[in-house]
Amino acid sequence: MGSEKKIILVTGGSGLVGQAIKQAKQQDPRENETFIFLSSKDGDLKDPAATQRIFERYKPTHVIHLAAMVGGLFNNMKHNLDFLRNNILINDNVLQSSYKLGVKKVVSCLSTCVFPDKTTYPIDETMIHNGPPHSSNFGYSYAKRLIDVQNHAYHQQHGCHFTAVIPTNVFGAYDNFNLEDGHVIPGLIHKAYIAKKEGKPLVVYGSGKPLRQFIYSIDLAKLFLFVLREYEEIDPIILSVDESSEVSIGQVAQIIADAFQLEHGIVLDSTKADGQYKKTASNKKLRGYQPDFQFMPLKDAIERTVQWFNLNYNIARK
Ligand code: NAP
Ligand code: GFB
Repeated sequence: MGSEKKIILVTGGSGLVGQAIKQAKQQDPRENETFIFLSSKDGDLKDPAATQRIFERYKPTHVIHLAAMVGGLFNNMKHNLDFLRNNILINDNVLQSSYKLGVKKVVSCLSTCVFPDKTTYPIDETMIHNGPPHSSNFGYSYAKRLIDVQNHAYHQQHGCHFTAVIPTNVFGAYDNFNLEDGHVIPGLIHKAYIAKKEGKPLVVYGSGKPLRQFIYSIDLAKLFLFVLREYEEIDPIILSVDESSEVSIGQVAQIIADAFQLEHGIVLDSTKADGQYKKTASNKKLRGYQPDFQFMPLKDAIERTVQWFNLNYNIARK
């Protein structure tokens, strides 16, 4: 690895995680690294020819593959087929172009929702193919699981060094704050912003009981750079906060309500789905590599994200 010149292509570089990697690499620069952050304006990665053109234009030596059709519980439940087909197309084109261009390393991005719904806890990397994922997001989950299969197939047949990370739920600046399609933290932050203006309670979908581990986008970005620079395995690695940091949706909603100093409390809309009850993930493998990694406390990270949303309401995805 040493100081060879690296041209690092970041697909999906304009999204939540991509923007965080842009910030993290500025905080921890390396002279031999040149980053290129793509958005869909550079070309539709569902199109093999457009993908090939992008790779021939930039001739990357390394790829961080983030581009995907991404969304929260309710978006997944409505569009399982689109999540399956779009992500299979994007992933196949990026990995095949990486192989054809002789890319030295690809780090793709899965998600802890891909693991079996009926499983023992905590979940670890060995369980990825052990059974069906949760019904709410089977399309996205099978497309993401296939990346692990593709990585092993490219390695076995061509000796490629394609690997993957498996983050838990991510949040931060530049997230998708759309009330229907986004994830829970940006969704609740947007709803709290409106509730504050209208002097109304914050409406939380479901029972508020499901449990989640949330990783701040900047922390995830720092760990992505570690994986790009130092992680040698083909097998994936979970990137998650510790199990002890798992919280309920109700607790997250309270942190957000407090950050906005809401005066009319929180109400639950039990007509909405809870989705998967929990997907508690072990970060034992990560801790083996990064025993002292400090994650930002959830409350501080949410307050920073609320601040970003208040300052950037006009440009935020809504
Ligand atoms: P995001 O904010 O929605 O960004 C998605 C990115 O992909 C954007 O840059 C988008 O470009 C690009 N993109 C989408 N479709 C494309 C296409 N057909 N061709 C080219 N580019 C396309 O997503 P994110 O939350 O940063 O997610 C990044 C990665 O992390 C994804 O692989 C996701 O599955 C994974 N992940 C996310 C979470 C989470 O909680 N957010 C959790 C676990 C794993 P435009 O900006 O031009 O639309
Ligand atoms: O973040 P979220 O949409 O995704 O929802 P998942 C998490 C939980 O928050 C569910 C509750 O139990 C929702 O019922 N919730 C409460 C809300 N209020 C809201 C709200 O206003 N908006 C949303 N979105 N949820 C996704 C997978 O599952 O996790 C994706 O479907 C992806 O494929 C993502 O993997 C990381 O954590 O349930």
